[in-house]
Amino acid sequence: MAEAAPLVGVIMGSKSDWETMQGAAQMLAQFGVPHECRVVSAHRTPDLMADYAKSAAGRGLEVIIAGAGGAAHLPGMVAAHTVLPVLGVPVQSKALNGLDSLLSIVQMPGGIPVATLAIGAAGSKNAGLLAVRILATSRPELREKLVEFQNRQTADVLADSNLPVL
Ligand code: RP5
Repeated sequence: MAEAAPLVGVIMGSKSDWETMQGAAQMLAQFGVPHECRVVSAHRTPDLMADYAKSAAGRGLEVIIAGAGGAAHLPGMVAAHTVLPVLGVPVQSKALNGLDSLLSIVQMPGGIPVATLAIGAAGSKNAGLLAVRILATSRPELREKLVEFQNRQTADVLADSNLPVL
């Protein structure tokens, strides 16, 4: 059986970002959302980046998740070349702990939006979940799965919330 065409593109500036960005891919896989994962660098492969962003909507992608660290220009530059929603994940950098990545992604000029997530693993996981929420606006079956996910998460926390008595 042919694989379903990807609805979400998970891209990152370097292979070294995968450890962080796999969290987004795992959430998409958990919800059964067809997706693709690619290394696409704004600085090292600028032509590939522009081609990827310009062709994304035509290839059927509906959301792009872009993770990068340091001078994290990938999400903003991709957003400049597409009208698809772009979710930016600041990867935790070694030099400045991801504050550089966060500020590079979040301070977009008016007119070119990037939805910026938290630094690191939580941001990556939430980018995956946010992509599912965006797709769920027109897919009732995904909305049902999101309700189940959230209810299960609440039940798990409540079932495991006993603290030691001191
Ligand atoms: C950025 O530079 C990447 O997104 C990565 O977070 C960072 C470091 O890349 P490598 O030197 O590890 O390839 O473009």
